[in-house]
Amino acid sequence: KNDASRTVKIVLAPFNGGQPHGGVDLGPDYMLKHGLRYQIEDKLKWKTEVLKPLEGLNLENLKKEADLKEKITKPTIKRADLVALANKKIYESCRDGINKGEFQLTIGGDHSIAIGSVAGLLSRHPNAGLIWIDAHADINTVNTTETGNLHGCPVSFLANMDRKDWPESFKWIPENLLATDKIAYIGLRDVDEAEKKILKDNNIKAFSMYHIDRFGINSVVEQAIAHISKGDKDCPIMVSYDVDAIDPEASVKCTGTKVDFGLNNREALFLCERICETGNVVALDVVEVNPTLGADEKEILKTVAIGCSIVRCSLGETLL
Ligand code: EXY
Ligand code: MN
Ligand code: MN
Ligand code: MN
Repeated sequence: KNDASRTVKIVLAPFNGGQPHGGVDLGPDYMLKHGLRYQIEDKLKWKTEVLKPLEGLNLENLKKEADLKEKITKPTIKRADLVALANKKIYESCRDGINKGEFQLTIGGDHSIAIGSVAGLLSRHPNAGLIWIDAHADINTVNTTETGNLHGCPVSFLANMDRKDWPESFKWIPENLLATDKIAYIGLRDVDEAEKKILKDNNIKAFSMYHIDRFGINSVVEQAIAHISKGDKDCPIMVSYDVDAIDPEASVKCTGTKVDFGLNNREALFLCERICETGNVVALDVVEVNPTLGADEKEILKTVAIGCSIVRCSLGETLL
């Protein structure tokens, strides 16, 4: 909102343990080097402060230890304790380090970091709705995941699914955190069969690329906002934005799980502009930027640049 004292708390979440590739932990560095902080302060006139919840952890060492152990134990979910630990840190940082009026911007990292960021946001705004922009639904449970990669599961943890089968290390996640009718997806096009069943059984609002083609992005975002807000015109909104929602040919080649035929660049940014226009956005994640997956500098720059544009449009840059 148009408050002179507006502050963005930038939460750095350089974590890659929720999926197999290295490099996605470099997302925050690249976005900051691209001038993100300067863009927010100088162009948009928000104050910024940086939080580093993972600073004390030797993540690469912990990952090596976990992988070594799991070579023998072969668990169904990979690096569970590490993902749980990193997210607990992110959660606590978002919960304790950010005031209610401040904007929470979390930069990943793989999408598993949304367990911490969304849980943290909901600790301040328990009635917030969540718009999950992604090619994937990320709602596999500890029992349905086929890959064991926890970046494919964060929504199931947030919505308390199959809690009885969670490793002990995840039990810090509050129960009754996120109701399934406070979630709306946009951009889906690669959803596992088990996930489709979860979406259906729980009647979760999900707009795939089909719906975007059928109704247009404007109608889709309107429906998504209306669904999560439930008639409350002041309902706080959190956006969790996985850059793989965006078409690889359009701009996003540097991400670990690319899927063809995604959002075009304008659709990708229009979403942010329209959601921002409600005046109710309180938090944003930008995740799955992996600079090491670029074939050349140009590809890296394009992905990093649209990541930064997502942030700026969510903070109001392109609204007149
Ligand atoms: N559904 C697949 C899985 O569970 O492994 C793919 C998940 C990709 C998740 C990326 C972050 O959005
Ligand atoms: Mn995702
Ligand atoms: Mn994805
Ligand atoms: Mn299209």
